[in-house]
Amino acid sequence: GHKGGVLWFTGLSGAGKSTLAMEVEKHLFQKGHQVYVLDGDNVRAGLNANLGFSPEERTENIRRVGEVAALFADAGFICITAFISPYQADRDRARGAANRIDSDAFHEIHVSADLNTCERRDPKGLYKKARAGEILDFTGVSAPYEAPATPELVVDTDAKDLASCVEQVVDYIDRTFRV
Ligand code: GGZ
Repeated sequence: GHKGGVLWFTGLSGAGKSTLAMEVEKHLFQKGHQVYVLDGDNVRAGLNANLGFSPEERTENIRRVGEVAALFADAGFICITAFISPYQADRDRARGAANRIDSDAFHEIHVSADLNTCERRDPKGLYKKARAGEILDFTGVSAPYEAPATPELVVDTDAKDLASCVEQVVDYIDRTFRV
């Protein structure tokens, strides 16, 4: 059957992580993969409902997500995670959790867009609130984002439309998850 793994999307709010994750999920499902998306909507509502956005809480958020994603990979799923995950050390720890299951299970994918672009998109009006001081510790405005040093893939949602970005990820998966 198919091999499990973790597609770890990282990027700014508004970079397109969740949109891309949902589209890639559809394609993988159609190809017969078992696939599941973890994102803020389904994780911060429940498992991580006790966590906010301080550096320590983000680290704990990502630690738990990394462990859950590893369990999905162990069960034979492709688990797509769509979290800002701003710290390289936290993403490295998530890689370690997945690689405990399988030494090449983890794929760090930078969903990349300029801060200016994300701020212009501002789908939920959060950047505006962050600039107004109504949201503290907002990534890119008043909290850091560490871009991946050596990601397996960079998807530039600034330069390309959604369909091209989906195609890029699906092509990568086809090459990587061939068994
Ligand atoms: C960043 C925040 C914040 C702060 C609320 N900083 O665009 P969104 O709304 O849907 O995605 C963002 C989401 C980020 O949660 P993550 O779990 O991905 O973050 S992390 O990986 O850093 O733990 C945004 C919303 O939550 N949001 N407050 N202060 N994003």
